[in-house]
Amino acid sequence: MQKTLLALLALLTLLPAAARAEDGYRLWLRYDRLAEPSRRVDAAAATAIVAPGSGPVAQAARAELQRGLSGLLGRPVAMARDVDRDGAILLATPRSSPAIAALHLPLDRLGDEGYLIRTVRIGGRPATVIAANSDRGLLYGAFAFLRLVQTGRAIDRLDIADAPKVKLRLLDHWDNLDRHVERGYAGQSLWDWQKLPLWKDPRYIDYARADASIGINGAVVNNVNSKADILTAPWLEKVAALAEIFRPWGVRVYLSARFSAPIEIGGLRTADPLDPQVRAWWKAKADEIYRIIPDFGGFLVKANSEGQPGPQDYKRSHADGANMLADALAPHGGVVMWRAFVYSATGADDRAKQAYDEFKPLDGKFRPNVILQVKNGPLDFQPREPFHPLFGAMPKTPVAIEVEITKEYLGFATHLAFLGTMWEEALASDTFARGRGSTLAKVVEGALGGHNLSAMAGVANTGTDRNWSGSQFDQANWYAFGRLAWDPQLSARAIAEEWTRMTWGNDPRVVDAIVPMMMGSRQAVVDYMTPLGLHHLMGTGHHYGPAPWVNDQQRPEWNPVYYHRADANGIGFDRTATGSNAVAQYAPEVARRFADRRSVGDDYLLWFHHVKWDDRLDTGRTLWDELVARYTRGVEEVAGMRRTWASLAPYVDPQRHEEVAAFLAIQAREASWWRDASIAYFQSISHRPLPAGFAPPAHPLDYYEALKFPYAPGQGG
Ligand code: BDP
Repeated sequence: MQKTLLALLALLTLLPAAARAEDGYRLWLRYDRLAEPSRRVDAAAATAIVAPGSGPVAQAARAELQRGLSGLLGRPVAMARDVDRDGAILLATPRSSPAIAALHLPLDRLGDEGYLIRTVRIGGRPATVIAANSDRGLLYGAFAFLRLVQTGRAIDRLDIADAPKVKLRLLDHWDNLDRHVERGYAGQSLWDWQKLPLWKDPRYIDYARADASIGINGAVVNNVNSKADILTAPWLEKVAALAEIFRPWGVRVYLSARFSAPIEIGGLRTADPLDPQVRAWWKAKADEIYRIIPDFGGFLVKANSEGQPGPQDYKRSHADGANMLADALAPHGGVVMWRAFVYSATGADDRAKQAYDEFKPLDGKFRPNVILQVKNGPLDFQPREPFHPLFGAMPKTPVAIEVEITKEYLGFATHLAFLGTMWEEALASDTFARGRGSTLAKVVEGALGGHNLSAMAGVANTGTDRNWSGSQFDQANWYAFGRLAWDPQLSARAIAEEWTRMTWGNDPRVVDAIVPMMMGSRQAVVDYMTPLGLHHLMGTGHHYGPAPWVNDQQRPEWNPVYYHRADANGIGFDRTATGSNAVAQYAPEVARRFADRRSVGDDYLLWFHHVKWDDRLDTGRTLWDELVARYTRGVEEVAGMRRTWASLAPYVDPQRHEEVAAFLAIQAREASWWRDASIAYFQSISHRPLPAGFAPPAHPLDYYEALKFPYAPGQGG
């Protein structure tokens, strides 16, 4: 019995990777042997790897290159000491390799994270060099080279130079210390705090590898709604263990700092940022952190927002608070990521205006190591928002963009929504801050303001699920975030194609079906949830499903009715001069476009305008009819995705195919629910008949209003 079991186990380990369970664990780093038609790398290329670097990062790069190439080529690729045969790959810096130094490659402009990949001759032999100024550059170069091979690109005549356009490319984990992930839909937190620092789950390495493969170089490991405990010595020891594991992969650790920590764990009576004792406490805390984590990245802070403590509790400004922390970190080279996601507890003014009103006057008042972290839109990670006006308004301050990778407002883990298109749309928006072409991407890169610091942050969608992100397709959002943070001007389509090839294979039947499906997927969600510029109509608190009728919450802006403002005449939030005048926060060119019904466009129509039910849109339909048509279109788009996916069954492994198919079935059901509930509700206000040919909602309005979801996942608090 025992013997048979052992024999069976031995057999299992011999099986090729493709025959093993495909559960998505390997992400896009699957490295399965390339199928013949796309095998551009023949025996003459990649004959050996020469990688003289000895530091931990260089070793990680070398190991990855060997692992990847051996898998992709289906043969072991050996290490060699020198380029002693045709087709070797030399992975080195000018310092670690005289051969690289002798090539005099143009590495100057690549900084300490860029790389160069070039086909050359060394000692008369054809070779490929992956060169960089630093080991981290080698790491990114190794992953880039593997990506080329994995996506079926020819590698026999390469000349590529690339460097990140954004300096800090961070995942923000909204992970609590009890492993609950706020707005997480992929299981528990990856960080097993209880067992750290002694037990180091091997998964931490795979996490850091995945980050490195897409250029992510930092992780804020705890929730922005933070507990001060993380800053105490026993917890810092756990954080240090993570930092040590991430280090060879170029990923630095950051922490969300609770502003009132000096009171809660420091025994002080105040957290006033101008109080000398408080300042001394933070300075000592920073010194303590850097003693055990020498490359600690810095603090992320959510202050005076949604009940979190902050400098305003002491009548001090956000700048006072940020600068105090910045001063504590500065001697060590750390940064403060200060979030601009604030809205006051009392103000009756348009919530979408509040961050601008509060921060604009502070431009120029922050220390050089403070970055203002601004969500892509002025409200809160909705399926579609116009860009946040602060991006064009803080020329003297480095402004980071924060996007939400986890799909809090876009159907949790089960709805297929590729967010690359959403972020591309945001990054391509023109702020007109310095005339035409002042895109968000340029603001974020720091190019417009001439800033040294630049950052892009994404709220992570990782968790303990085997597939990491809650669904196979949500991995694409982690991937797209990293790629866009590296280069905010990359195209979403190119990213979707890369990811598809790496994750599902190079078969054109697969690629040609999946990429268009991904490209249209986010618009489908917009259509069946919040078409034509509607926003924040999700279920209260948990944000699961439609609840546009909610009107009983304490604060006005917690109620969906606050956002859609539907009445007998029409629907939409007037943010023009006749309403809240939020348009005035944008540059005049942008403000004019948004303020004019003829130029605002369908996407932001009801974001900026209150429109009469019977007004005609450019589609020729009345607003009411168009609304019904859009909701319906969203549902039909999901049906289309299901058909596409079903047709791929012969070309996709059964396990992942089945999971995606089941999730699409959930999405289809929930898309219909969104459509029907929304139409039932808005019809109770518009009193208009459904246009001909459109099915009525499956249930009466009170059915939808009665649905309750107290156990929906990912809730805050
Ligand atoms: C909201 C989330 C909440 C977060 C908040 C934030 O619902 O859980 O704490 O954003 O960004 O969208 O601070």
